Amino acid sequence: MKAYLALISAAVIGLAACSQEPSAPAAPANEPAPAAEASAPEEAAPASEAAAPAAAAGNCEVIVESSDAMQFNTKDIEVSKACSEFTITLKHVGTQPKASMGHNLVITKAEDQDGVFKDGVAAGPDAEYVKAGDERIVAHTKLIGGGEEDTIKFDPAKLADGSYKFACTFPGHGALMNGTITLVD
Ligand SMILES: [Cu+2]
Repeated sequence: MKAYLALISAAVIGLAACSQEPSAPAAPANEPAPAAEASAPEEAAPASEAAAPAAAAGNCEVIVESSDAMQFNTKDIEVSKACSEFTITLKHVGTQPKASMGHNLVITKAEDQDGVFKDGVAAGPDAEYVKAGDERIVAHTKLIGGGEEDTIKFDPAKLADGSYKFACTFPGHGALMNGTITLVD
């Protein structure tokens, strides 16, 4: 009798284990995309445990602020290899117009940055200080003024073959407004 009960409970446990399985990997990794733009609240993370995929997906996006003080609010952007697409939103939280305090965010290999600055300045304000068709640029935002924002998306795989940096190419800004893009797991 005992053995019989043991068998039954083993079977029940087995069943329970089986029935749990399908629900676990159900959440698709690329689900949370729609919430991207709007008001993007900071990581309300109540369901943090066991929510690994959601957390990873949340990390596929970052907001960088720029200001009238000619600065980005970060020197390092971490990009997860797990993301199929990475989104960067540049915000200008100042009030000055883009003609005098415009900012963009331009991603290049570290060693290409100087050349991209030079060619960007040569291209001038109408080109938003980005040389047209510059293949050294992985991605770049528009040039924005106070109160504006712009969003770019790129495939993290593009960052796999070197060390990459981001910077503002507005004349004179790059020395202060630059940082590192780090590819992480
Ligand atoms: Cu700038």
